Amino acid sequence: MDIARRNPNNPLMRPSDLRPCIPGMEITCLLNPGVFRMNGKTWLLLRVAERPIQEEGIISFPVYNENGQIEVLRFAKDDPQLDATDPRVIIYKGQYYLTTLSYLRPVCSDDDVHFYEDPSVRPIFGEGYLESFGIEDCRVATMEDGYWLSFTEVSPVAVGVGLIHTKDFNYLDRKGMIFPPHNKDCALWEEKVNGMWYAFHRPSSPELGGNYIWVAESLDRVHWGLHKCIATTRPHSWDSARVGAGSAPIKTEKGWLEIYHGANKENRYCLGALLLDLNDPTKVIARSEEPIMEPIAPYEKTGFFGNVVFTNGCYRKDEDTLQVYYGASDEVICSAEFSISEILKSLNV
Ligand code: MAN
Repeated sequence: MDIARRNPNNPLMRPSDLRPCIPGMEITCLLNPGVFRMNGKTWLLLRVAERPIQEEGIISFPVYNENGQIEVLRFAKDDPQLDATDPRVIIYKGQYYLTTLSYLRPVCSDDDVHFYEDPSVRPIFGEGYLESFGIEDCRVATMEDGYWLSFTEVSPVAVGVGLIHTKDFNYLDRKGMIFPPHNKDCALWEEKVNGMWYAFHRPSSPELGGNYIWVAESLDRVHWGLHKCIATTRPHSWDSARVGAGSAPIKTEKGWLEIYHGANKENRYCLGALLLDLNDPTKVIARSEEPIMEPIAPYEKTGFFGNVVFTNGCYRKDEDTLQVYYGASDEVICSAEFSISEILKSLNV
């Protein structure tokens, strides 16, 4: 059952609300923001996806070249070597590219609804070869020693997980790739459990295995091991094709509560919940049978890539309220509130 309380002002942000950062580009999509609190405000780290204004008969998109400069690649739409059936990716002569280049852009709000840019906090762009097709879907874990950003790094050789540590979003300590390909949807716990750091991640295995949620442990948040698979896809279900974690889990008296996304073969993305043991985060206590949120609002059903609700950011507004931000149809930014006790009730715990 859909128990999300959508904000009446949804969508809160659209591509036309911001100016492109890359000269000569347009903003095609705003997606899947990371969320954190800083200086009394709510901040979103938006994934902004840009590309050149498209010309008739041509597909063009930006990439970083080996000197770190933006270069535009162009292909004729009728080239028989080109496969552009998915609006998100291009396959040309067997090589994958993305149709847009993503970076992370901070916006802040005093009322959780109206967001604006603060020029003192700059966007974060991909850097180096492993981020040459951009960076995406950042989770922000807020800890005693600062903010830990885990995000997808995309390049011709990999989709993997990158990590940045920062205290102020001014100096960024780039730690490099912490989960090698193919991996995404990584979210760190915000505190240690029994002396260890924990993280969700989502490797993809083409043969045995699939797109499943895993949990790993670490002593320093950079080197991860002791991997365990905690949630697989479920045949004939809303989450039959892929599952992936959202943001840092929320500590409740019943366990660690995690909102995750699940999609079926038709790429319909919904949200569900997982409850994990407080003392052993690799132990699943409960999991949603049915989604707690589905793409049902018009802006969730149509857009750049329709039928998608996807979250990787929330914060606990009060004891029972989760303020969740999410990307709808891979195009606009929305928010919804959830009652934590209602989610727990839906899990029968
Ligand atoms: C998938 C989608 C896209 C994303 C790529 C690379 O195709 O999630 O939005 O750009 O993977 O991560």
